[in-house]
Amino acid sequence: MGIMRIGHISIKVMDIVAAVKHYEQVLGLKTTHTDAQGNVYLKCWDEWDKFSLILTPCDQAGLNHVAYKTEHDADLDSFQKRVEDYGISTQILPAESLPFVGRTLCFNLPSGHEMRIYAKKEYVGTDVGTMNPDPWPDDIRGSGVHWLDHCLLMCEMNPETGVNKVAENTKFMMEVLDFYMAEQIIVGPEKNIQAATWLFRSTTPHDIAFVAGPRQGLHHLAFYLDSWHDVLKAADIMGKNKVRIDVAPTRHGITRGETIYFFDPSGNRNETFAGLGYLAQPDRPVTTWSEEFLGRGIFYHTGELNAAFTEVYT
Ligand code: M3P
Ligand code: FE
Repeated sequence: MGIMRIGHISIKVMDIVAAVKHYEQVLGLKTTHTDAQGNVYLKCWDEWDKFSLILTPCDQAGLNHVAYKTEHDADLDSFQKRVEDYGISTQILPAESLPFVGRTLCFNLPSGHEMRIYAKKEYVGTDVGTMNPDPWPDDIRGSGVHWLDHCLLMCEMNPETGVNKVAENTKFMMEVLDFYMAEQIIVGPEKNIQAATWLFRSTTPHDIAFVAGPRQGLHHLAFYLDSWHDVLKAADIMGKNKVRIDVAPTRHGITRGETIYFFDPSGNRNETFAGLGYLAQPDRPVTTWSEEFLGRGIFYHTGELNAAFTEVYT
């Protein structure tokens, strides 16, 4: 079947102790490994592989790479050929280049973001196990997020020069990695500029999204919650922990997700996201949002975008 889902994201943080505290106490992940370089590996309670988040100490915030898990090891060879044939150079990192991870295909998206694809990661099991499991574990902390759901990458767009890395990334992801488009935003006087796309491989509305901005970067990493009530409770926990909230609980028109945006202590934006919105399927017609409805697409209730939301990112 090829790529199954987002497998992990590796991000830079400036204060590793504060970052670990945030992802453990506010979001509810658990640390599963710390390597000799001081990188910290964490997972959510409902995930079964060893980790889904890597925090790397650095003097700035931002993305190192995002990795997707493919079903079969042999997929890596076919993807390598397809990515190379498309004109993008690749590298295969040997197994254990990242601890607990098998050999990994590594390349840069047209936007410059580093993407990796791997097929194997150590299995550790969810916190409720597989035999007669309870619906949730007893030791849930903070918001108790279920899993890393998606990431949104900001891609350079400049209508004057015609550079549009959203469109380039989208074409590449669909033609080469077999992603499907759930939704898009189309802008410009000719209504022909693809300014944002939401793409999936799983059955959720997106496993990755691209939005146009002045420079490439990481807009957010999002974690899944069950319900609107869990989103509200997550906001309570953020209040208790004095987390910097960017956008208080609301609904997206795009994907129909129920959401909150907030920042980790280094300024990386996080989202907790509930509501699977709809069943994403390869034959589901693509939803398109026009420039006039862009605000409504992002924040359905107010229909208003605050500039900081699209301009501030790591
Ligand atoms: C989402 C989502 C932006 C839109 C964000 C939408 C950054 O995060 O999960 O659908 O404009
Ligand atoms: Fe999101």
